[in-house]
Amino acid sequence: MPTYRSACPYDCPEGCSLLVETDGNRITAITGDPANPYTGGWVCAKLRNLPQAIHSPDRILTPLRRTGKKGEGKFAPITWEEAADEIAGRWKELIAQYGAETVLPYSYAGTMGAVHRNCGEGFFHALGASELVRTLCSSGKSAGWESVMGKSCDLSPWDVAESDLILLWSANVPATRIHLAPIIRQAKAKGAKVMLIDVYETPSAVLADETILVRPGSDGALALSILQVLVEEGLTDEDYLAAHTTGWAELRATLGRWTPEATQAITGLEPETVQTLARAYGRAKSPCIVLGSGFSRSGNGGEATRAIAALPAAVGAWAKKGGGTYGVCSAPSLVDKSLVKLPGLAKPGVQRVNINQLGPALAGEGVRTPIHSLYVYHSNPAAVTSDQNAVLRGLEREDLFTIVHERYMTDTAKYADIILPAPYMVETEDVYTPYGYRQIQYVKPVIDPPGEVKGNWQVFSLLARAMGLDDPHFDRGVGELCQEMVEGSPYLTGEQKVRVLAGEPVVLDAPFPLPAETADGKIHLADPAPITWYPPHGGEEPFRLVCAPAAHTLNSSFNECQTLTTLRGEMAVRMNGADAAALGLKHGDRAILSNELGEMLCPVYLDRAVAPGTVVAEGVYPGKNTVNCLTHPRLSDLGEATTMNDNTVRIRRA
Ligand SMILES: Nc1nc2c(c(=O)[nH]1)N[C@H]1C(S)=C(S)[C@@H](COP(=O)(O)OP(=O)(O)OC[C@H]3O[C@@H](n4cnc5c(=O)[nH]c(N)nc54)[C@H](O)[C@@H]3O)O[C@H]1N2
Ligand SMILES: Nc1nc2c(c(=O)[nH]1)N[C@H]1C(S)=C(S)[C@@H](COP(=O)(O)OP(=O)(O)OC[C@H]3O[C@@H](n4cnc5c(=O)[nH]c(N)nc54)[C@H](O)[C@@H]3O)O[C@H]1N2
Ligand SMILES: [Mo]
Repeated sequence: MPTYRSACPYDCPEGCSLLVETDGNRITAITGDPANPYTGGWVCAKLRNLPQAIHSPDRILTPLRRTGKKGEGKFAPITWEEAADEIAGRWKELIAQYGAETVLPYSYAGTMGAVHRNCGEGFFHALGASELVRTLCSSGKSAGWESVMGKSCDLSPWDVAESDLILLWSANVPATRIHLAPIIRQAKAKGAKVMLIDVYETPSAVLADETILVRPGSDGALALSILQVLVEEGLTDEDYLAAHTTGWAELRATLGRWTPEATQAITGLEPETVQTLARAYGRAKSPCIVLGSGFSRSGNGGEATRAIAALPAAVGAWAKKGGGTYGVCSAPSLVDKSLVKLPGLAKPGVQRVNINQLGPALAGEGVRTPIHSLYVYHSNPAAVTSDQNAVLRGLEREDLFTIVHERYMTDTAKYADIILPAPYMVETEDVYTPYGYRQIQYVKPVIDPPGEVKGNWQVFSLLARAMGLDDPHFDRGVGELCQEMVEGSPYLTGEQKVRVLAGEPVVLDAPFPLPAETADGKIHLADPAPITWYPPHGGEEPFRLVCAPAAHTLNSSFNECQTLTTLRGEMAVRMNGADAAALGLKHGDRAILSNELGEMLCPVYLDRAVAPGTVVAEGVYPGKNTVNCLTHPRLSDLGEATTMNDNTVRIRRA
């Protein structure tokens, strides 16, 4: 059967290159494309099972108009013309009455394609709609990194093979970075030591020689404590610090208060554990921190990232092959997305709504222009966004005109007035540049979209015409936009551009040593102030709740794929055995987790070690009263990011 090249569109650092087999109508198999030297011939179970979702009888194939109550999920088919007329008609009325800010776009990362992910921003700028601040994932980490490292990138994943000490810090490799596992094993075969630093024993523990369980939100204190020991024991690289950093003297002067004894109450770690870790880090030839994002989704996540970013500088790790960090900023933006984001069309001073604060915004909090229309595309806020109950109350509003562009009946789509049918990547054309390494791939459709399905760009072109926007940009074809992005890339040679446009995955190495891309070429350890630690938001309740990725689903994506949801299992939380015993809970007992925002009922699992006082909820499940009914819409210290891992709950037997 014919096989075509494609690429994984999901929000994952791996950005796998794919081989897709088709009988002309249906996708019969998806595997890895060996032409990508990093991701090679194997892919995760999610992608292997994707054909089940692509050809599911539950797919939305035509535009739909709501016939039942909001949330009931009853709809009747309409044509695209009717849908576009109705949307444009309602928007024109609402805009005349309230101004264009009354329309709020809501999108995040259903597709990572450069065109389809970003093109809505250009459309909504042209419309003058409220601007969505898209900080649902790791912008606290990015902002903390940037304050120390500027625009600097970190290692490519294959560089990690050269390291002799790998810290898997808040990174669940078998779930979120599967192709790094063989690289870590390769490093171990050469003698590298691997340590896991997390709040529970994730599947990453199989790769680790040692697992260190910290209290959620304490990572910054741990990093400062490691620095304190490095200084105390003369393990810093003062020559590197003098040549490549600013602010070291100011930072060093503050370290006395971060001794392992002093931070024990914050991290929950024995002083010896921190000393041993710091000595191993200071004595390693080329220590590498594989840094995930979970720790940064906290009220102090930006500052914690600053503290962790100081570690490789303190020991001069960047000067050694395999030393430094992987997973923070692993690739520069290889293509210029402003071609479709059209930042020049943004209205100065337009109302901004933070993506994490959808619930409050729909209730009229923090907005000067009330939101009367919500346009959701490639996102599922009823499931993924904090304060789920507030989001659902907003979506229930009769005076909110909601449009959802989706592939199946998600929890959000059930609340739509109009649903528009959306594609899977095998039905679209786009350029993919994953964030986990420097790779670019241009992908053409493998099969025709079923029914009346249209991609994001096609829908925005249609709506631009319906709204009377006369910018010729909206008449352009996707292929033309992809080609212009590839040809404009400053990172590719002419020969590489030809290969990309022919559909080949092109993978680039990171330079060695990596340049510090700050204004003065230095790493900033005290700008604007020396790195420090302060407590996370926390809360009144006794247990700290942490949301973690599930291996068989990706946020709420793949909830439509039954094989995968069966492999994932039921919604549950994990907790520490002693904590469970104190509450009279055994493995599998049902418990109620609650706080001032909501209540969630699920079994408690005691199958993995968890830091004391912590409960972990893996995955994003469908339905009401799932984990985000317990997460606040508060923002992080830096980067206005989600703090979904910084909430407290009480737990009682159900
Ligand atoms: N299978 C699968 N793959 C995925 C995803 C998925 O949901 N499932 N999600 C995708 C997305 S959207 C992203 S952003 C990426 C990365 O997805 P992320 O969710 O950032 O996952 P990780 O980087 O593995 O980091 C999460 C880890 O942080 C830990 N953690 C939480 N709080 C703390 C803390 O305070 N301290 C410490 N030390 N650890 C903490 C969690 O227990 C978890 O093991 O992966 C992508 N790939
Ligand atoms: N409790 C909890 N909450 C979380 C997380 C967690 O681990 N736990 N993870 C957080 C993180 S890291 C992130 S990044 C966010 C992710 O939040 P979202 O970006 O909203 O991610 P998904 O849940 O994957 O939902 C994406 C939706 O887009 C649809 N889609 C896919 N492709 C297309 C397309 O081409 N066009 C259109 N119109 N639709 C498309 C899919 O069918 C799917 O329903 O969630 C965050 N929320
Ligand atoms: Mo994410």
